[in-house]
Amino acid sequence: MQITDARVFVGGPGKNYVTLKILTDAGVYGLGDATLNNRETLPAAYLRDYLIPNLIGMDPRNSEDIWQFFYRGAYFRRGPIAMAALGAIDMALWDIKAKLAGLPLYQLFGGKSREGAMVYAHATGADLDDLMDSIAWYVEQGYQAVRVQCGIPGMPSASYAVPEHKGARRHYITDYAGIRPKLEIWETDRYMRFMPDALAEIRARFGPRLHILHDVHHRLLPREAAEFAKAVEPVRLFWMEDPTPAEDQDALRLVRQHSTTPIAIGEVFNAIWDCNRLIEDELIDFIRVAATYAGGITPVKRIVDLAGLHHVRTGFHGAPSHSPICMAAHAHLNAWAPNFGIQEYLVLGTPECDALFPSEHRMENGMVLVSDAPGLGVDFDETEAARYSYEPGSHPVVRLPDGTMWNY
Ligand code: CS2
Ligand code: MG
Repeated sequence: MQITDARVFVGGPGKNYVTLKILTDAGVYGLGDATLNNRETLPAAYLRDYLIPNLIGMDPRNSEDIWQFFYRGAYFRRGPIAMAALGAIDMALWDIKAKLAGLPLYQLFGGKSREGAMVYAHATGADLDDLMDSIAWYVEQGYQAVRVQCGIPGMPSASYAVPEHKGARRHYITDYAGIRPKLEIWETDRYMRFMPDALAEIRARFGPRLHILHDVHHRLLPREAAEFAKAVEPVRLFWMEDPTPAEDQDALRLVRQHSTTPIAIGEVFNAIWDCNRLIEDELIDFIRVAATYAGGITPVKRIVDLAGLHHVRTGFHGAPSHSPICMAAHAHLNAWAPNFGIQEYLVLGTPECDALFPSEHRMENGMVLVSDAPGLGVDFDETEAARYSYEPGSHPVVRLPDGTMWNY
């Protein structure tokens, strides 16, 4: 059996998805997601210029050897661009393998460990009242877990993932005005004085049962993160995410020594080598890798197994950064993983997105119910895809009030 061709598509409804389709001489095809948010053309070029020409003629069933060929075979390894491209190949090969077996992918991992996988939604507000309305809406929809992000009083501009105006629920993650980023001003002092009390008010309003998550988005210094984690302990967060930038992993040791607030990290990790020490030293509670950025299902399964040895649960990244193909890969991993924790999930289900990626994965009462169709259980409509093309976009950049560059 041979791979005969592979094609890359960039574009989508309101979002640039990078979709890989691998074709075989057995008539079965596989799909993968190589979307690297706001850098979409780069994994697409890596696939088209280097990986696909090598892939043609390979036996798609040897997904492990193909993964090793592209990982070990590249002298300059890792990094988000290369790993997103390799991640898409790996997902597509698992899709082919499960279709050949006539089984939903989770069966190849060891079957189902649960009926539904709990997800968390994103509640956001320009101020605390606005955020309370947003949380209440998700609770009414049946969500059991909600990530909460709030505008900070006196902060000169909207902070991470909050709207500039009350009632505007849009996420300010990507601005499609072009490749020049929008500027946000960040003030740690205002955040530290406001956010712990706001989280306490949210807990008081919604009671003990709601799982409350919060994303610090790499904005704090290690000592500040420790202070914050300690201050929010009474709120009993489900997790505090990315308290500090991921490069300095010892920072998490400091945070850990000062508090029992659960720590989640990993959405920017590309390999097991980015998190093996954090897992083995039990410095985190949730690992947030994504099948796309971390190089596919093959390496993510290894990370999940390592995490399981150290009481670390999964909480895969699921921002709109990923297409329904990556989210399908996560749905199968979540159905199987013995150490499943939670799945980030944003309602992508616009009619346009559903038409481009038809699937039977379902969402009910804040849980994803995995599809039983053979393979990943998601398709890609090329006629629909022809309606879209690449739109340049950018994440905002962040500066302190005096102009110093800060972490987005
Ligand atoms: C975020 C992401 O979902 C999350 O937890 O941190 O939305 C992140 O900002 C984007 O994926 C960046 O592209
Ligand atoms: Mg995050």
